[in-house]
Amino acid sequence: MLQQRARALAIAHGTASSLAECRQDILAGLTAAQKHLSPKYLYDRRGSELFDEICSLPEYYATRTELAVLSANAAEIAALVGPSADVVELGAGSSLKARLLLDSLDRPTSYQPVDISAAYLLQQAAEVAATYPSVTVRPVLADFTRPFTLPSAVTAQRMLVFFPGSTIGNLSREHAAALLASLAERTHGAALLIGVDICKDAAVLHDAYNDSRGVTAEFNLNLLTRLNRELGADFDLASFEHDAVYDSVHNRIEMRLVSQRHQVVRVAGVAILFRSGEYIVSEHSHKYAPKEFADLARAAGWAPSRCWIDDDARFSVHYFRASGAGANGAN
Ligand code: AVJ
Repeated sequence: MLQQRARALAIAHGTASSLAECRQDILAGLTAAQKHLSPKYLYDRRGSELFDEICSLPEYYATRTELAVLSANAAEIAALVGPSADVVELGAGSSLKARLLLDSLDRPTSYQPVDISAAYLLQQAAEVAATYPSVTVRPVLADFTRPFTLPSAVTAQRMLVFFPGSTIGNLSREHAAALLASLAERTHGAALLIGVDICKDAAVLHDAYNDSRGVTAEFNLNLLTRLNRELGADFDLASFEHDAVYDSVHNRIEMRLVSQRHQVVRVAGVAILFRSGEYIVSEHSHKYAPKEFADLARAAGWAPSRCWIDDDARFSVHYFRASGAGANGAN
């Protein structure tokens, strides 16, 4: 995105946003009644690194729990997916989970990570390519929340869409359903392996997004640093604070950047007024009961096949087949 992204457009297979589109989108968010920014802007190079740091925090249970669920059920997953899979990973980020999957699958054909963080995407893809010489690695620079050309697969029947990390939780329930429906339509016959965070005790969620070392705060505030650098904004980092609150009506965490005083910030030449205590919503992270998610996916055209959860019911990994995939689909 932004400059880095504009430079990397040459390798994009998707409809990557131009710098002008990003500026428009950001200004629209900052001038709305409730100020908001898309969480995709959190992931510049530094943001991707900070997110990886979050993943190993004691309070952030999601990543290690998902890895444990994937690893405990790797043999069953491999049997469901079958041989020669083309693995398309959405919002790939770190290749750690993909490696676990590639290790367990039966001679996977290709690995096609889709991500918006260009430099990080290419670095991770290169590392996978070096470790798995028999797998064709094809990175795709694209924003999966916008229409993009799905990577090629030999046959849809062998395509596995891998969407780990509860990244789907960044979308509203409505937009999640729409994305799943569009994927089902475009990958007719494919399978979907998706990680989804489960609704749980508000205190556990609060701590996971307000960690004691302040890494999540740094991750959130890095968004303002990025706007300063890439859009010529003049956010005073010392007068904004991170906060994350659990909204039990929508079952979601809301991450905020809270203005500590009345101030005017200039962003791309536009003056933005902040009252003291006013905040920018920088991310929503929706949580789902496993049945609720399975129902949502079913309505979007995916047939629930299996759902694995950890013993403490913290994180779910669902396996779906496109409905109408035929008798060769798993149960
Ligand atoms: C990558 C979107 C799944 O929502 O838990 C972690 C991002 N934000 N801590 C999440 C995140 C703050 C993460 N996702």
